[in-house]
Amino acid sequence: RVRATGHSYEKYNKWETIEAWTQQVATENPDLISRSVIGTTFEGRALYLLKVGKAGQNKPAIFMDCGFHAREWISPAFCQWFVREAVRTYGREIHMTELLDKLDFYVLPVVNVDGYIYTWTKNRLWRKTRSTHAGSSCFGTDLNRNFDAGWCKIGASRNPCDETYCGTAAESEKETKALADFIRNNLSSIKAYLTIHSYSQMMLYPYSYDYKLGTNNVELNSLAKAAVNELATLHNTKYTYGPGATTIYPAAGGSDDWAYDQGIRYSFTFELRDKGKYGFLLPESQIRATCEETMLAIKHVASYVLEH
Ligand code: ING
Ligand code: ZN
Repeated sequence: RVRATGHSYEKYNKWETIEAWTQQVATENPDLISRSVIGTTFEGRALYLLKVGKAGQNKPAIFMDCGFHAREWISPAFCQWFVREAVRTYGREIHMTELLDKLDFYVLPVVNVDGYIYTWTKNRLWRKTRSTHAGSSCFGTDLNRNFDAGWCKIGASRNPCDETYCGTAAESEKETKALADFIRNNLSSIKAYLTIHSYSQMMLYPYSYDYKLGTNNVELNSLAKAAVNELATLHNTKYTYGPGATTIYPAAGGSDDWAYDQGIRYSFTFELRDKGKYGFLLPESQIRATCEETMLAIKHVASYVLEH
């Protein structure tokens, strides 16, 4: 059982604790987890990736990231919960055992590490990274506006002082580049891309950078519907679902649209609890229920991907 110093799955953990946890969970579960570093952040911190699954030849994979936006603390909490459930239930529960025997999950627990630390030390509601910009005293780029998917065309800003600053070019940020390079280098195995945000209780699929729809949008709609129905069975938490542009708002440069245009046909953005009562300040008392219900949706998508 994992017990990194001060770590708890039902608390929000600071970065140093999450970092130590990535090491410990990998060391204690060598048959299921391996840790790698896929790059570094603007401020020079490691971007850790956990590969979760039983060793096997030519396995398909699902990529899942958390912590794009610094203040969405429930997101990294979910990635940690997912990894814990994987190691806790493998060999005990048939569904998870089958998933990990046949699939690998690549889990990136915190993408925007610098921003996450900033929310713990200086400004709890910070969203962007902490990169600097020539000719501006403002900090940070919105990583979910920095991907090469209709980059900065709509729902994004060219002003570095804005919350949705798209950067100087697509993939201008080290975090974006590291994530995109990893996916490009593993495109043959990655069948699904899942990115975890908060809040508003939505399951979004492409596109957000345009009002167009993906070629398998009917399939994505029915998969989203089934996943949110599954999620609701636990605590009756209601999710809406649909293409990003019309379900939440039009926004270019998002990672789900980019992954989809790379050929990953199952690409979703999850917006976890709540719908605004606490918003980004979701109490720790809701971590368990939120993560448990989200597990049902993620496992549903994973099973579907395995069959298709
Ligand atoms: N929401 C997302 C955001 O980056 C989104 C919504 C999803 C935009 C997919 C673009 C593509 O604004 C939050 N809460 O961050
Ligand atoms: Zn977000």
